[in-house]
Amino acid sequence: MILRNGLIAGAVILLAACGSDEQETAATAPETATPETEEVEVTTWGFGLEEIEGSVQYEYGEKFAELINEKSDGEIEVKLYPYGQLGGLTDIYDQVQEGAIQLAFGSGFLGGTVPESQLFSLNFVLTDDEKLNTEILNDPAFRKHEDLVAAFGERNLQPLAIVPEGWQVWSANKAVRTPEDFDGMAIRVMDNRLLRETYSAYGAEPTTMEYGELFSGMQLGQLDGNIQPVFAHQEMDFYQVQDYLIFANQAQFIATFMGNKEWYDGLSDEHKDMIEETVVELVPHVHDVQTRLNTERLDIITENSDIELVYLTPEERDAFRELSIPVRDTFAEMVGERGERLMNALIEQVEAAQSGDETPSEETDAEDGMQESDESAMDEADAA
Ligand code: 6CS
Repeated sequence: MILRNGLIAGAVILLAACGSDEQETAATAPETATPETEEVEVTTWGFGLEEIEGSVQYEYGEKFAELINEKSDGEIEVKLYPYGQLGGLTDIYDQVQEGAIQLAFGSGFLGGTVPESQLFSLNFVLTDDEKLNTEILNDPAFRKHEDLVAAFGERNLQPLAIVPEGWQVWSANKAVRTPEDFDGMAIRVMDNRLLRETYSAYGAEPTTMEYGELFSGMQLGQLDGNIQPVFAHQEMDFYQVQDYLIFANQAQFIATFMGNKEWYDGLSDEHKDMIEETVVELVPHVHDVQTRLNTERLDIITENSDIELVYLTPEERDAFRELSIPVRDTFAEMVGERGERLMNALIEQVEAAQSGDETPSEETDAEDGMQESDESAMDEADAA
């Protein structure tokens, strides 16, 4: 693991080799030739990741690159920049906004750039079924909602897909089962006000820190707790400096896959369609990827440490749920009418799916690994 000592390895690198817009994206020299000597001009799309190799975002990026390359007959190459190569998290967002890279992921830290994106940090809004959530968020009714597109568009960004990466799991040096257990705990949250409000409501002391600094923050005792999907607790070695992993299923980690808007607007219809087709194909794929990575990494964690796993019961979860509800009003106050409409649209979609109006993943639940493990986790909690 390369970043645990907190330094953002290799600051901002030169991105001049990336294509910038459709008219002259052949930034690299022709690289291949057909036997008839017809040259194919290769265009490069730079894609900034908030995570390192081996992560959910990296696997998504790899598959996206492969599919785009195939669909464009080799004309487009997607170059991935894993976390650390472009600087810190906000450097990634700055670079996609400025067009130095064409594509990027943005999650919790993006709240400073697109305040409405803090919607994805709200607790207890989605269903308990991760696959269904991935489908709801990527249903065109939400993914292409005019308020979502406008919120990103105002910041020169184009939302392309919403990517849930697994449950946000708390880590700490004590078992947390009630809000009282959070009392005075310095828990790291990504830099957005909504998360600070949420964890203050739970009784904790939210503290913001860059992703690459968390390992040393916990090792040095500046932080008592952390919130990550399981795969990240493992791949960033965070679990090695914490005693408990606590599963409250209060929220999933959700990233938005986005493009630079000016660049996106300048793409041909053919390339826009190619992106659309690809992100739709990747909806079930990323669910499989995240459930596989999170399941495998939990096994690695338990094999390599004495960390204790705590699964909250439905009653224990309810205490946190209750405290999270007023934070929805804070979200509405913070982001205004457009954000509130968007939140309500999401809540309506969730309610419709739960009431059975639209339950696209019902028939696939049986083959859904994480769903099964979610259920067994909750059975375990009920039995406790
Ligand atoms: O906690 C964070 O800051 C980071 N965690 C993950 C799993 N992905 C990117 C994000 O920035």
